[in-house]
Amino acid sequence: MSDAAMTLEGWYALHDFRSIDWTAWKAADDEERAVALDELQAFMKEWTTAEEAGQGSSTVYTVVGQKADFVMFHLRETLEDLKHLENEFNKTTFAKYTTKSYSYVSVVELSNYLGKDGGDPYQNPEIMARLKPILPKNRYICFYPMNKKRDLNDNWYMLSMEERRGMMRSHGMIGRSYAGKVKQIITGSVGLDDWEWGVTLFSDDALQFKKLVYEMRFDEVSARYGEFGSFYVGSLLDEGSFEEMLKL
Ligand code: 76R
Repeated sequence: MSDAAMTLEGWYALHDFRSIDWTAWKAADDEERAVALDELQAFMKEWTTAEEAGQGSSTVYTVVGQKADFVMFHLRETLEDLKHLENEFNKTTFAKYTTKSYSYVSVVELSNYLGKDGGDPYQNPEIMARLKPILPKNRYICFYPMNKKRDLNDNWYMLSMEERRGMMRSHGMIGRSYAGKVKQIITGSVGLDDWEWGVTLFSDDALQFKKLVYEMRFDEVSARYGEFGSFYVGSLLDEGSFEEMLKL
């Protein structure tokens, strides 16, 4: 049996994708819409409270195309905290005007392929900042789930640690060449959701997602072993732009 990579885990993650029921939204009266917007704002304000208390981080982005209209991305200490957020949203008046499109449950993960040894990683502030990250405010987000292949000839999980480490090094080098342009959060979801990882990328230039993902496709670990789910891309919403989007 090959050695499993050691992983470090941080905050649990929920990507909660919703679509707007425009017919219902347009049919609502002004008062009902005002209540819905107020409750939405109050719900989003609680995210700031959690972030300031160091208990998590949340953000919301539009989703372009028909897969969804927006995605709320939450990081919290526990699965219960994530379920609570999901329920709190469902209880808002605004939720009546939305439908559920997709969701993804995972946990922020760092692997030991390239890590340095020494000390308790959970006491290392640099590592903790990556395991419990405050979500960036970049203009664009890109999310997709992925697997590493387990075919007869190409089985990632039967490679030796050395082979995997070599490929992850090459992967990390490409990634690092996008430093300052793309931020990534890798969340592990083996045993939690339908794919093995969630990849969440942030950038101020959406074209960088295409360039980075394309470049990685030629790198062995993606070319040979990567399997990908649906891609979701969109732009940052705040209270103001969310309201603007909903204005009739
Ligand atoms: O530098 C380091 O310490 C981390 C190196 C690194 C690891 C271990 C790294 C760097 N990644 C790692 C692990 Mn990644 N990553 C992806 C995708 O589209 C594709 O082809 C793949 C989707 C992208 C775009 C991306 C970007 N990475 C992983 C893992 C877990 C593997 C495992 O455990 O088997 C996955 C699934 C994965 C997928 N990667 C980087 C990036 C970028 C931009 C970097 C540089 C980040 C940085 O330096 O901060």
